[in-house]
Amino acid sequence: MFSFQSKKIYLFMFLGIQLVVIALFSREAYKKSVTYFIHILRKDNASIPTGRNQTSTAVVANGGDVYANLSRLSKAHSQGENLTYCPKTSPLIVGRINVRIHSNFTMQELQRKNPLVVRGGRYRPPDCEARHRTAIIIPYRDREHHLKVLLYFLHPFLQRQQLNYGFYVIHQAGNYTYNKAKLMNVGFREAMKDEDWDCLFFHDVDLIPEDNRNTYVCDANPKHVSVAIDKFGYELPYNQVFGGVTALSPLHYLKMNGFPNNYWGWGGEDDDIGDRVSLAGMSISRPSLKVGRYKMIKHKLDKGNNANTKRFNLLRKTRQTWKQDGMNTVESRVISREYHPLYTNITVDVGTKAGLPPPPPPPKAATMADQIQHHG
Ligand code: UD2
Ligand code: MN
Repeated sequence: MFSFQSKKIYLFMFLGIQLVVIALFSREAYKKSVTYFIHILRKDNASIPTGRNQTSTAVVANGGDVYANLSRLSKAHSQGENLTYCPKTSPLIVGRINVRIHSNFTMQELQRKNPLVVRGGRYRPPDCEARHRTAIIIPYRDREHHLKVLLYFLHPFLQRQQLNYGFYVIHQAGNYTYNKAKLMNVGFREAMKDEDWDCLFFHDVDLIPEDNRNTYVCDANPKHVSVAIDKFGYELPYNQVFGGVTALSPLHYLKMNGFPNNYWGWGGEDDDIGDRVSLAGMSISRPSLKVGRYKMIKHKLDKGNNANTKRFNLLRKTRQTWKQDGMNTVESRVISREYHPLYTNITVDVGTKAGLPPPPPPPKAATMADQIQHHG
């Protein structure tokens, strides 16, 4: 039998072992929670730019709301005429953005969310002089829902990057076969009439950027920007791809004689443009797969944009044709230029394969003889 004394010793030993086990477990849990928090902090830091003038607390965690803290911008004081340059890296840039495709808001509500965007979809930072002037050129026809979603995400996305920017929707008039590349030539010409843009972003209406570190500025070479799209498993589908979102300076654009005018219908024009880049002695630059991420809004092939069966033949000839067909030969007629609150809409007749139809006769003006008769 155990004595009372030895029972006490065993009891203490038992309690001691229990205490040690509890301490070990809680240390493990403690360690886990510490590493968890360090991990969170690290992730957040990754989305904080390392600019010198970094002052902001606007950084949101990965997958944040692109509008988070943006209303502070509208309260920023303008320093009048003598603004100093914005920092090299905007302190407002956040990392990943939570892109949930929806359009259950009115355009008025969207305007209220972007109070500093002025007529025609123009913006400049209120408190510093932008280092970059970027025009967004969107080829368009009958994709109202997509345009609404793009405006919702892209406006705050660009404001965070402290850009001087303008938003152009280039709308193909009529129902004739679609011609995306020709619309881009028109977009380039029309946008350059407004401002000395130093970069043009040619942007499919259905691509929504998912990472704010993907800065909408030009590189030394033409840039293919939409490198990682959800539709293609966030991988580059093939090496020479140059569709979706691309960024060119006016000099790049003119050096390659713009884009081809003779691709009617879906496909091929993007590869032609890619070829033009190298034929003009330039190369394609790209952001990383981590940053050049996009969601494509789901859609079917549009009416009036059937696959272009001639595209393979055309592509074989780019080397011979690029200097004769492009920006130097674009024929089109601008039907209207409307300055909406969040974008400039340019409706344009790009004609058909047969060329541009003759202009409608001008309204009959009264001749001098008519007037004399009238007064006489
Ligand atoms: C791919 C390319 C696109 C283009 C196209 C072939 C990517 C990511 N995208 O997109 O840049 O080269 O193939 O032509 O590689 N659009 C309208 N209304 C229409 C038809 C087209 O607004 O009726 C515009 C709109 O901006 C759209 C773009 O043209 O995003 C491209 O057309 P798409 O979305 O039908 O072609 P997709 O997704 O195959
Ligand atoms: Mn698309």
